[in-house]
Amino acid sequence: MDVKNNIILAMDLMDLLNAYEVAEAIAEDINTIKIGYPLTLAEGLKSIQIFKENFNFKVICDYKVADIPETNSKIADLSFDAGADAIITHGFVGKDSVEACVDIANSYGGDVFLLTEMSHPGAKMFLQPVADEIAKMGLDMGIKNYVAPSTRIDRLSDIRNIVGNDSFIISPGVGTQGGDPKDTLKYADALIIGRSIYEADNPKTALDEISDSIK
Ligand code: OMP
Repeated sequence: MDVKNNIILAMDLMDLLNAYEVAEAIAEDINTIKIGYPLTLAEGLKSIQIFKENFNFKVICDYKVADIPETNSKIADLSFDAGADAIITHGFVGKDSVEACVDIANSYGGDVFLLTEMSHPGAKMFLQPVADEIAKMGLDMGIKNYVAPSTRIDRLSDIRNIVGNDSFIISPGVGTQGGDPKDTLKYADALIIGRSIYEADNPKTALDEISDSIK
């Protein structure tokens, strides 16, 4: 995926008008946004097309898909049908569930991002011990895109070592959750950043500052 300036905006505002205003402010500087449950449940899947049509953004749907294969297929199908360019799926549910998302993505020419270890402290409880296995499963399955945490650089580095340099890693947790943009980009291909940008008084200035810090 070609992510402009290596920054993906996590658009977790829950009001489409606010989200639109933020998008307008930074549309020249980025080309990829991620939307998840907050905006989708508040405003619907139509949000995807609004960002695509008005700003030509690529849209990653972060529904952290984590169900049985049949249900995963339905979620993936609804997302791609609504215009998603990629979806994020959990890996802990196992190969068959992930494969269901990959199959639907392939039928639309879309991408799947496999979530390995998450960025929040609670991820250490259950997810961290299996995250390397999830990454290995993804590699075995031929998956090219991964999500791994910026909040634990050692773990991000471990996951990079497993999936190799041919894989594409996007990394959340930069800014508000404590991750450092420059350190993260030593191992990740792009940063996922939400609140540090969309909650800033001036999202464009906030984005510019981050962009400058990683040049
Ligand atoms: P901020 O913490 O506001 O920058 O937002 C981070 C974004 O990344 C949110 O949309 C989270 O849902 C998402 N995220 C994580 O924070 N941690 C993860 O481990 C995985 C994700 C994700 O899959 O995008």
